Amino acid sequence: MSSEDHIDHVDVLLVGAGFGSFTLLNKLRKLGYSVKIYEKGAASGGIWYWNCYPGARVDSDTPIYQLFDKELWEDFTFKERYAGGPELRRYFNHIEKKWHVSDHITYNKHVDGATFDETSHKWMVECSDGSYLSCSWFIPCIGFASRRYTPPFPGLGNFRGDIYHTAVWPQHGVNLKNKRIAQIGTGASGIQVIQEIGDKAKELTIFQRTPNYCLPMNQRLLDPEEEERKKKEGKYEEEFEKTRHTFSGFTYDFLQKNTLDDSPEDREKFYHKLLIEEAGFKFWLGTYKDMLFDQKANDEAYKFWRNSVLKRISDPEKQALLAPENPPHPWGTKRPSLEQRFYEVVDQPHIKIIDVNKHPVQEVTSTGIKTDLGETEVDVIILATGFDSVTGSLAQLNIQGVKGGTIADHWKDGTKTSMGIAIPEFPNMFFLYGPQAPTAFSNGPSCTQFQAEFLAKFLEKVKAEKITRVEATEEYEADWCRRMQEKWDITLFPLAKSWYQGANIPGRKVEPLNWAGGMPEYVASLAKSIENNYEGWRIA
Ligand code: N01
Repeated sequence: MSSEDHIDHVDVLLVGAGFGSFTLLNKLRKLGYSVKIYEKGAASGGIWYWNCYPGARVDSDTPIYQLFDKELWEDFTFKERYAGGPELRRYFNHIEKKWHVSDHITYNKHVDGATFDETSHKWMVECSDGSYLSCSWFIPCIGFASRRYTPPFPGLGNFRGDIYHTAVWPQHGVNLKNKRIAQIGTGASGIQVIQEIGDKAKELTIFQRTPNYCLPMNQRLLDPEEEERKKKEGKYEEEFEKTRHTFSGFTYDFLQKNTLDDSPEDREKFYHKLLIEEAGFKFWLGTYKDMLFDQKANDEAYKFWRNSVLKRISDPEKQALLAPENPPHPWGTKRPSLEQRFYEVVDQPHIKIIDVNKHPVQEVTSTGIKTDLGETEVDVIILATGFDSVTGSLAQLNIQGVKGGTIADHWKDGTKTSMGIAIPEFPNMFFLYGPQAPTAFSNGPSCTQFQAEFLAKFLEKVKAEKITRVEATEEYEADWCRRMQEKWDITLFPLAKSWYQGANIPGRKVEPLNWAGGMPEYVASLAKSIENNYEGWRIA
């Protein structure tokens, strides 16, 4: 950049065109801020743009998986209880049209880094095309899964067939019919791909490290007339309101009862209602309040879940791999997936499961994958191996703090944020749906909605008071980290080798990455910082 170059300025730059930035965009422009969104993809949708693998579908149910603004939901009705990827992309088109956001968004614009100028109190943002933009407030809304993870399997580059990672699936789709396929990974993405392609594949070999304790989705088509009636009767608003008061921003919450308070017969009935009749995440987030805290309570849940799954698999080897007698981690301490026919699909003879704990991948050859069982020859390898989750999104950017060093440097001894929304040394920068917030423990749109509401109030106050520099304090950051750990340590979550605590990336520090204290307490903590006149912030 030369001194003569003209640099455009905007009040707020949002990075990423997903739920977070769209929620904020409308609120901030109503406050009179000029706002731009830079999106590295060719269209909006965030995670739904990139992760367009077969079977991609959200695990939150209608109506709470959308922006809570009436202007948007009054004339868009989802077709299914759990919306699929293509419908979610149509929904993002609807937002764009309804809110006339195209003037604000630049696509194919990849933010590389940013530097704060202490004289002007502005960020200078640099993009990979060599362009710059100056902004007063810099807000990455890039979620917790924008840095994919590929394990370093030896020989991966030698494979002569096709390799696809679920997180960068080709936008034009892939024909997998009658192909011999190897899939590594059985997280949320992996389960969805398997149940979608399993029937079509000639052979499918699943390389599984940890079984996914899947829950039935009970997917159904929604009746458009009934949805319209619900909207008129105020039911949508009621549902959105409920999400403010529940632990994870869904419409239901933990029962105010412990597992062993019920007789075995009553417990069976209750479990049956949650798991089989109501389905979805209720068996996880709408169950007895001690399930995620007490091992004995957890064992009861696992036993019931296991029995329900065993009935759906005929092959004893697959039974042992998918629902083992001795669970590798307590129930619900890794994210369960919602499935549709998953267990029936994998029970078919042309689908094999290799346990990579016993038979690790030795090498990827030009024609397949080698373990001590021999080589599995395939045409296609699917990597459903997840993300450098939660912190990887922000840490990959070259955002320079005012004392020198990037966010990755700031986190070299462990993740540190103030209330999961800001970081000391990075003034005038906030982030949504990232580390140390309810993020992966919540319904995404609830989390971004409440964070955006806080930021809108905060920036309204800041504007009215002509404040130009805001920085989270180190004291508040230390206090937040202490509270994060306190909430985490009383749960069973530390017992799972999960990405919730960074344990999926070899060598990464294992630590709580998501706020385990529940949505209401999180939102109250944000609100307190405004009510107490910038408590936790240094202002100028
Ligand atoms: O990623 P994951 P994901 N050798 O990290 C395995 C959201 N999301 O893309 O469990 C062999 O969960 C790894 O094994 P293990 C959602 O929040 C939502 O599936 O670590 N295997 C695991 O099985 C979700 O939870 C939706 O032992 C290896 C898999 O790869 C989150 O994103 C859809 C391995 C990775 O699973 C992430 O989901 C999609 C190795 N070296 C995503 N390394 C919906 O709402 C990793 N694995 C539906």
